[in-house]
Amino acid sequence: SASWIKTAFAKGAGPSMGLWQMLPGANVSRLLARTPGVDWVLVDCEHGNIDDAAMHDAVPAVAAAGASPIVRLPDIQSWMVKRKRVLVPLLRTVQEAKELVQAAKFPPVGRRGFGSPLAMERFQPAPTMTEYLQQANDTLLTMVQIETKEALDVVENIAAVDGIDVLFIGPFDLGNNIGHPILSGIMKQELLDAIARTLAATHKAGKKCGIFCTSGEQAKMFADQGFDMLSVATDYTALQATLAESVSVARGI
Ligand code: 3PY
Repeated sequence: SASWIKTAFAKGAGPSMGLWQMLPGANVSRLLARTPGVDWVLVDCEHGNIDDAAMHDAVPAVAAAGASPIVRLPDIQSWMVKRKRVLVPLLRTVQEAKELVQAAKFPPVGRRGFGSPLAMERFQPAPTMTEYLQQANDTLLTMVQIETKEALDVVENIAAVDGIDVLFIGPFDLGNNIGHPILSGIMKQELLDAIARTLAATHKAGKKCGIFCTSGEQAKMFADQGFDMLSVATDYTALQATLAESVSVARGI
């Protein structure tokens, strides 16, 4: 599978598909990452039951299973950004997007501090410090969520910020924040228009656009519309759906 998303994007591979991890545990990570056709697993430290230690178990488990780990941070805080491939929720302003790039990238591009030697030692032959910083800056994926009214209003400018690679739509929060919540799974036209505006602005800036989906059908529909990155399901919802289905079959209801 095209596990390293940025390389896959550069090669013009088709849309990148992933799963969302909300439950802690390296085995959950492996299960999700080994699902055939999965390119990435997002480890959700915003709404998932995943603390810092659980995140440190999940990320290497995803990588070892051959998928790309992405961490959704709990908040836009530069001290939380010291991870590879981050998705930042609830972005509001162009300034926040610029600050995120500064926090995510090593010098000379940004001001991220060098921490654990473990990441660097992963590469063989070992790179020099300068090579490592450059490689990390080149391969790091920096993603922001478009899910506030403030961000939607300036989405063209956010898309244009250097170093932001992906604009990822959170349709539930976006719907809530523009006054058109998703009810019973139905997206109102105003929300669909906001989604279309974000997709167009992102592509005009030469960036990639992603969206959170709640089913395979929906992910396919958005992929067919030209989205580059789709989350297909979460561990939570998949487990819930399967359990409910099995119990209802057993009960004959
Ligand atoms: C949203 O749809 O608001 C999300 O961020 C998905 O978790």
